Amino acid sequence: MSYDTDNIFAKILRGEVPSEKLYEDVDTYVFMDIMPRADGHCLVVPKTPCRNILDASPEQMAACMVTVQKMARAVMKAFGAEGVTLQQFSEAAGGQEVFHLHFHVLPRHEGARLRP
Ligand code: DGP
Repeated sequence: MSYDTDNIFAKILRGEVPSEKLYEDVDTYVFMDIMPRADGHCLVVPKTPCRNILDASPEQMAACMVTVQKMARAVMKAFGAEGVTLQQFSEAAGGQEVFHLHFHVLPRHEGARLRP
C-alpha cells in the first residue's frame, strides 16, 4: 500500500492544518485527538512518511515508542490518571481511518469507560 501525501496528518505535519501540539522532537510530533475518547487523548506520529506499522521502519517504530512512553507518563500526570491505554490501527480492515502511522495514548481512570 502506498503513502498518500494528502492525508490529514501529513497536512498537520506540514503546518497546512492546525493542531493542538503537545510535544515534538526531531523524529516525532504529538497533538491532541480532535475526537477525544478520554481527557488527554493524544496522537503520536513520526515526522517522516509512513502509512502504518506494516510499512514502518525499525527507526520509525523505535522513535514513536520512545515518545509514546514519554507521553503516557506526561498525560497520566497532567490528567491525574491511574493508567493508560495505547491503541494503533493498521489498514481499513484494522480500523485505520487516517493513513499516516499514529499511536493513540489514552489516559485512564479507574472504572471510566472510553467515550465512543
Ligand atoms: P484511526 O485512523 O482509526 O486511528 O482514527 C484517526 C484518529 O484521528 C481519530 O481518533 C480522529 C483523529 N483525527 C482525524 N482527523 C483529525 C484532525 O484533523 N485533527 C486531529 N487532531 N485529529 C484528527
